[in-house]
Amino acid sequence: MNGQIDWPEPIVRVQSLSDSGFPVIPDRYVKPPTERPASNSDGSDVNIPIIDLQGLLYDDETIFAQISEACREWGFFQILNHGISPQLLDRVQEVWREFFHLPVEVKQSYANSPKTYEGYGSRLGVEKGAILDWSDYYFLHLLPLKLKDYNKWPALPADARQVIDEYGKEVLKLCGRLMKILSINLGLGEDILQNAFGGENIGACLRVNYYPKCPQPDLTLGLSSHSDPGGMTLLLPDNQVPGLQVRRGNNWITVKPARHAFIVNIGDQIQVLSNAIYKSVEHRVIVNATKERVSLAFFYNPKSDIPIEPAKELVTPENPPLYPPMTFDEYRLFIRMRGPCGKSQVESLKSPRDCNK
Ligand SMILES: O=C(O)CCC(=O)C(=O)O
Repeated sequence: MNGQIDWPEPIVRVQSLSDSGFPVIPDRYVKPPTERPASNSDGSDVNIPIIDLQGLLYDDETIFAQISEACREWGFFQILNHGISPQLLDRVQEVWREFFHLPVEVKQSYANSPKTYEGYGSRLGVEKGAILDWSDYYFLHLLPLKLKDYNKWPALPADARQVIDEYGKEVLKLCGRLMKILSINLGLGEDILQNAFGGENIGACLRVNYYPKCPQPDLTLGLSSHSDPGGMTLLLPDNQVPGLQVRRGNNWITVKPARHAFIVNIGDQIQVLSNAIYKSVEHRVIVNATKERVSLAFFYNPKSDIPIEPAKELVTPENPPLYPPMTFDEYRLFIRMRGPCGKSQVESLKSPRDCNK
């Protein structure tokens, strides 16, 4: 939550701009030249690591090592054979596609405000006059239960709430499994990371991104560069249309999604807890002139009011704590006010001298 109660300007649905068929995008969506998609996009075949979890049943060691390397070297990886049924993944994607194609009046009844961001939205951040991203979205809470409110979820299509609920429960279980693996890989007991997140009292929310077709995709972005403020993200990308780009040094790598895989990425809170052994990595989304794109980002977050700081087991005289304790509530105010801003927030926290006080 934050103090802002309304958007600084009237909201324009990006979908309505796209549907208007106008061949030029409004100036508000035109990015400065250095942020446009062509800048440093890597057109090669390089992809983020793809890890098959099937073998977890009989060969933990190899898979744990693959995940460890992916977390240290990339901050991003895809997982296959994760245990969630392909039918559920297809249906939840379809539910959201159907939702975004409902008449505008239906969607408007879920219009969100910057107070909680829940519902149907078209901008992140409340800076007046800001350059905006070419996307609409829907944001909802799954955990803690006191924030889960079906009335704030779409009632259409008819099975939406039931499918989103089932999907949420499955992804939650999968996140729990991954947290144990990350914890062990960091040399901690299997529950240490989860306990630092608040045990069972974690937060979980879903942002579904809708990127309409764009008449000038070279001038804008679907989502500006950012790292995820929370713990860990499981992204179900569009299985037809690539769009996610991950920063690798000075280049942007376009992720080639594997069918029915999830894309996992480390968020800022795990960077803090691991004392930067694992780092959150900047990513952004490019848009397309001929195809719309839908992606589901599931954010697995710490309990929002407990201090998050480097795990004491990872702090030594040689590796002093890089970050001061901060609750996730305090931390996420930044992105909620300023919108996506690369890695500026987590970097700004780094101050070993202050942390040692
Ligand atoms: O749409 C995507 O591929 C990425 C979405 C994303 O980064 C986000 O929702 O934070």
